Amino acid sequence: MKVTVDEPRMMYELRQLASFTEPSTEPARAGETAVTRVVFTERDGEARAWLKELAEAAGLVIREDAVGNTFFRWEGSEPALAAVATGSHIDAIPNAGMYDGTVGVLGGLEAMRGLQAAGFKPRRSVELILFTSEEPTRFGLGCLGSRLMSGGLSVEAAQRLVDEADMSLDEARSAAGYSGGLGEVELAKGVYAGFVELHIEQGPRLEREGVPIGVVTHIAAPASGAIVVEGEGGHAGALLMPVRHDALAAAAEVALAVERAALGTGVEDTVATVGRCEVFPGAVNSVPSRVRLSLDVRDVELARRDAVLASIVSSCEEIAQRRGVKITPAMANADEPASCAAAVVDAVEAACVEAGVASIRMVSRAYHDALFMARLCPVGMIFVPCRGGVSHRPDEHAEPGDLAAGVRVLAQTLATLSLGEAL
Ligand code: HGY
Ligand code: MN
Ligand code: MN
Repeated sequence: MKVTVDEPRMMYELRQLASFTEPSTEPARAGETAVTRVVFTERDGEARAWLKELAEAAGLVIREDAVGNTFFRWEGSEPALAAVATGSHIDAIPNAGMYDGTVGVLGGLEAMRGLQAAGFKPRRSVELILFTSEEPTRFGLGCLGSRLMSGGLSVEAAQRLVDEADMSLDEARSAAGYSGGLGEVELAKGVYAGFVELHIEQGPRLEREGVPIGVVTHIAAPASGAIVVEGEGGHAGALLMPVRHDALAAAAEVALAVERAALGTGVEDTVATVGRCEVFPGAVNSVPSRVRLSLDVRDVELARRDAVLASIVSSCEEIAQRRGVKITPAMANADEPASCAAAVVDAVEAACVEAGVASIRMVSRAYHDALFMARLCPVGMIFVPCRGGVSHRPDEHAEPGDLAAGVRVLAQTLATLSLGEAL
């Protein structure tokens, strides 16, 4: 089916969405768009309201759940059948770019509008899902909305989540206007017949190989948490070196041990990052007594990822013993990787042929809401190139033509799944 993508409208809407951001703390640079949009903030609320207006104009029926996951539905001729869905997130980490997540939301909307314009009549309803809090920024756990939706997070665990101002998830979501019990968020298997997420690759492969579409086969398994190092503080002048138990010096060894553990597998799929370091008391002339490091470890292979976690823990024990400090690793999540369903992968590849675009199969090193939707239904992902593989930075960039190709492939895939039997 020939689906026309309104590229100028899509690019305008991506720029509009990017305008709902906190002011940047960094100097603006030409050609860069810095976006910070944290879940349940005013900017997030404004962006959601704006998006709902676009969806209403497209005749979609809107439902919001208790945590703000928002469903934009195009009713099919057989509404009792399991729907097919697409979607992603609009929350953005501090000083991010304007394409991560938003391409899957606005690209999904564009795919649905393109199908409408082409006269397509869905059999299975088609839903665009805006997932709440895919980024871990505020509550320290990624994919909050899709975890709750797929039973990957208990209500009790969700109610223990607090932000840095000690505001609970419940308080934040009700302040943002979402009510109802978190227990109502979980959906039954079979509610969806399939889910396909469009996303920028957030890696260099497609651009490097000059291929416009990535057909994702596996999504890496994220594990994240914190490592707290407790030493002894003291006066930077009076406390002599031989008797120090400097928490930051110990934490520096931990950060290097994290890097060493990932490199040690000798496999490029293994990655580990210490992205945050909070030092207490944080005074120039005071020996740090406590440091909190964040930890993010991923791999497409679960056993290898868990072996890296174990190696990090044993390095912490050795450093703690040698330096006379206390080191406590505490994991927030250690998720399984997900495989995309063969039937969805095939549907995406067939859509690429129909759209006349080349594609390669690949893994996703970033996690996505598709990782948790895979617990509810067969999933697939469509990647489009991003310049230099850069993401989570204001110079994140995707070419309009590549985005349009991704939307065409998504539209064709949704049409195929909507008319198809259960996968
Ligand atoms: O961290 C990730 O993989 C995603 O961008 N939240
Ligand atoms: Mn991201
Ligand atoms: Mn993302």
